[in-house]
Amino acid sequence: RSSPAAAPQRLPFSRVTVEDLAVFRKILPGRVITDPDLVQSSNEDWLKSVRGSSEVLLRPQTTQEVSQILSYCNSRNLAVNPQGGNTGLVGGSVPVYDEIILSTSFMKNILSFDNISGILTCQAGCVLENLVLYLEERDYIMPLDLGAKGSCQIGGNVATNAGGLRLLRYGSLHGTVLGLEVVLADGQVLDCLSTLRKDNTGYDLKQLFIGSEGTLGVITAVSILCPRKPKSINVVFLGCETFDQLLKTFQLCKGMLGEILSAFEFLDSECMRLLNTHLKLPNPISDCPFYIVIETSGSDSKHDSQKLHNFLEEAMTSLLVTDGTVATEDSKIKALWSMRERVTEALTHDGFTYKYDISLPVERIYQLMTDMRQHLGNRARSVVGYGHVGDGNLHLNITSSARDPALLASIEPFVYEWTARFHGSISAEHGLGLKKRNYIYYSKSGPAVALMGNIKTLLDPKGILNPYKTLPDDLK
Ligand code: FAD
Ligand code: S2G
Ligand code: ZN
Repeated sequence: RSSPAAAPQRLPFSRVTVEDLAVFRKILPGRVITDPDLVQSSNEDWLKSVRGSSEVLLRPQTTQEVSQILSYCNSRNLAVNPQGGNTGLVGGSVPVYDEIILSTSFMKNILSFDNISGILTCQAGCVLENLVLYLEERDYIMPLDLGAKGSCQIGGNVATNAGGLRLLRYGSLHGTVLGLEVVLADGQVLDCLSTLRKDNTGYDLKQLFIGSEGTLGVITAVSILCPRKPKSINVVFLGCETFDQLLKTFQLCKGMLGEILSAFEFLDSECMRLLNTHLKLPNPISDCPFYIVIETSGSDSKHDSQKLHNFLEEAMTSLLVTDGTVATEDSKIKALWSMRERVTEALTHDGFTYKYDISLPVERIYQLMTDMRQHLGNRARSVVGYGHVGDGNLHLNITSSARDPALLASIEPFVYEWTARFHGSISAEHGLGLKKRNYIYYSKSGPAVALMGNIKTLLDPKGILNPYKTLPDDLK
């Protein structure tokens, strides 16, 4: 078998002809982009780690236009790469070869909002941050928040089943997404755009598309259940000596903050070094081996600060934490959150980054870091650990001065075998895309992957939707 990370052979899809372009221009007047300079940025991923050679970028505005495009591409056996904000981290959002890029960026209308139920219905191309602002004015918030909110789109969030910083409190998109409208490979519009909280009539088809990474259909509209905007928000930044104390602090925090806890994130001292060095962000407290970001969101600031005070007093007196600071007003809350949210950005200044987004039993997540550091010795420039403790989700990132096949060979399959040994997931929230599709067997059984292949064949018989992604090459 070829090495799992190797680029796959181009499958026998048709190539775009001038006749095809004429058809696209009829469907999308003025929104068929073929200027190489303009298509270029859509060919390259956010990490600048993978680049396709698409010559055509299509920008539909309506579901009907998406349907006409897919029906035509399916009949012509033309491959299509759905693209939202292009902030994906596993190479799923850009073409491998000359797949047509179908961008949802012009599908950014809000379709409805019910301010009694908090149910928002919008087109897939709505940028997450714009939805946050729209809801903010109406005293609601989005049930997910991620560092990419300025560019990522809700369609891409659903397609990758994005987790983010609030999953601990508001759950995954599998729970908060109530309905989807999806265009299938042959152009058929699947209207599952329900706004009901409960509907047990037959199979819950929308769930298939949540996390399908553009391989089963193009999501064109989303209905999602949004929580009320909390009246009182506190953010605490704490320092711990050991990961064991960090875990004990997490337990204490769940017990004493309970229903007002909305996030529990960590970063290690290596992350802090990168933030200080590359982004000139000063440490808000004294230097510690581990840092915790805790957010509470409630409806009564007096009640919340009392609970928080009791928790902090207990955490300090029991010596679980060695230092800390609390923020209640907006600018300081944002400053503390940026210590966690901007680690990804800091990493981009540290060289070429190998990213691993791992789910593990929470008590194990830092053991992988120590084992990886021991395994690599001084072969890497930085080895940093951070992530969503409450979800058991570690972001292990390893940097080197440049792309380094020898370093990669010492990281993979070591990191995947380690994860599989503890029954973890080799991709907790970012998806498999191009980069991790062939490692799927470390987290899913053969029969499960074979059934995924059958579902793919049923919904996309010609395989035109996002080929070379998510499912392993050996399924062909
Ligand atoms: P793209 O990157 O455009 O596409 C992602 C995948 O979805 C591709 O396979 C694409 O084909 C498919 N796709 C996109 N739109 C559609 C559609 N309408 N229909 C069908 N398929 C579609 N991820 C997390 O889970 N949690 C985090 O905390 C997080 N933090 C991040 C922080 C930073 C700074 C960055 C750069 C990324 C982060 N990510 C995180 C990863 C990324 O932002 C998410 O995966 C996000 O959901 C991708 O959305 P997007 O609109 O950019 O999609
Ligand atoms: C986060 C971002 C991606 C990464 O910050 O929570 O999901 O691994 C990550 O840097
Ligand atoms: Zn994350």
